[in-house]
Amino acid sequence: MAAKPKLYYFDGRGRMESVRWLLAAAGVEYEEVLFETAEDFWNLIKSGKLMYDQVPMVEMDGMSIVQTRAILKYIAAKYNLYGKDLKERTIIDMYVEGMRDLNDMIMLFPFSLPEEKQKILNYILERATQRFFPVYEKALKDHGKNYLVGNQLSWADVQLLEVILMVEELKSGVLSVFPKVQEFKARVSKLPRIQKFLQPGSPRKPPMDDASLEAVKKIFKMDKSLFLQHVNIQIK
Ligand SMILES: N[C@@H](CCC(=O)N[C@@H](CS)C(=O)NCC(=O)O)C(=O)O
Repeated sequence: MAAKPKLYYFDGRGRMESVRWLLAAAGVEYEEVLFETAEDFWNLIKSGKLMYDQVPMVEMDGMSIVQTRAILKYIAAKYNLYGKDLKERTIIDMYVEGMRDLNDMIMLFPFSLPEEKQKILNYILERATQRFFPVYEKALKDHGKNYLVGNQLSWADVQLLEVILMVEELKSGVLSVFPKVQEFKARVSKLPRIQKFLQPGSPRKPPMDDASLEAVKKIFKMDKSLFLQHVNIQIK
């Protein structure tokens, strides 16, 4: 029997959370090596397994895979969550890249400075409700199918549910003007593997609290507002 994939990351969502979601949707069991200190991270770097001295890293099928998108693409392709042909893959990529833009903003939000927080929150919610969710609402409405692409579960659906739940954590009720996305959320949440992942006690990680924020800052030696360093946007 093939070894279970092994995920290397800190004990939080960050960039690894979408990998956890996708493996859960694929029904793949995995192990996690969750490091807690800068020293743990440094020991991992010294092992030579991190191509760019960065995580996430997933050991799988004899590879030490880094770069979040590379990891996700491999899992999506391997477990038939990446469309049936090149055109479907491209459409899945277009959906997923938009969702990742939104996901990245939300991921970095806890690192913003207190004086930036409200503006950034408004910006994220505006982007979610005026740029991204209307796209998925229209797609679901236009083709009338249960899933975004090819009428079968794909990486795009899994990523969409993840990001919907993240936006709802920032502001409940954001889906009220997106009935098709609401139905989608209810439908996909009920798929047995996803339902299991959404249960308490699953490997799904909670939103970042103050303690984990401080731990992450220490592990990766961060001090300034990461949001504005990483996201190249002009906040009005
Ligand atoms: N493009 C990379 C970015 C990876 C990244 O920035 N990882 C952070 C943790 S989430 C890290 O390892 N930071 C340490 C460093 O860059 O030295 C990916 O998507 O995997």
